[in-house]
Amino acid sequence: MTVAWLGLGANLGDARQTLKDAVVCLAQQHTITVLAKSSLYRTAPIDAGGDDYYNCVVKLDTTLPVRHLLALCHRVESHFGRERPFRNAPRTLDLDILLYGDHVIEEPDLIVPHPRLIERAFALVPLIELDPDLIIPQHGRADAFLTAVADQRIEKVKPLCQCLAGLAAAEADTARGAAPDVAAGDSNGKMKRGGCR
Ligand code: A4P
Ligand code: MG
Repeated sequence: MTVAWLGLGANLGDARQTLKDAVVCLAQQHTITVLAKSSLYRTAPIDAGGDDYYNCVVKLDTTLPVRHLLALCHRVESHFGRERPFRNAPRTLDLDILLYGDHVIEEPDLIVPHPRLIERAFALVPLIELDPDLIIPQHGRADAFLTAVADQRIEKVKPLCQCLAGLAAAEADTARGAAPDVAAGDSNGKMKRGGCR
């Protein structure tokens, strides 16, 4: 088994939902165990045009050799409608292998650690959220590169599902002796509107 880290990005279609669905798709592979998923981030396009991106990172345990993992990434991208009209074109889904154990691979069609990882807040910030002490082979501590990307806009997206927020609000109300806020959720934390997605 190897611990691998994948970066997910999208800025075409329902990008937010695609990232969630892609994580489910990865988790359903019998060769992969998803160990952790970062928050979802909204990010400014870097070296690219189009709308803002949504990005996240997943940490996996996998029995797949790295080339099979790359092939799987390409299959999942295709499943979600990825097209490649030109370099850095807007995309429904991009899956990059950021790290694969402590392997260092430099081949024409596969470079690990991902060659632009240390230059990009949209990869570094979610990685460091999952592992604040992460070491990038050949580069050292991931957090050492944060200052250099501080000008890249990145913001954490609040989860669409407000159930837990509703529950927290109800518990706070109960603690204050106040009536629960029906807009946020009832006394059992159930949503009055919207719902899980
Ligand atoms: N490839 C080589 N190494 C890897 C690796 N570690 N993981 C090859 C995945 N693929 C790797 O990838 C092109 C080729 O890279 C593949 O055939 C594979 O064999 P691609 O997915 O077709 O194209 P790409 O992702 O556009 O290329 P690239 O060069 O990886 O682009 P980047 O650097 O990933 O940039 N801004 C924001 N805010 N958020 C983003 O997610 N993404 C990009 C793409 C630009 N700006 C962005 C974002
Ligand atoms: Mg890619």
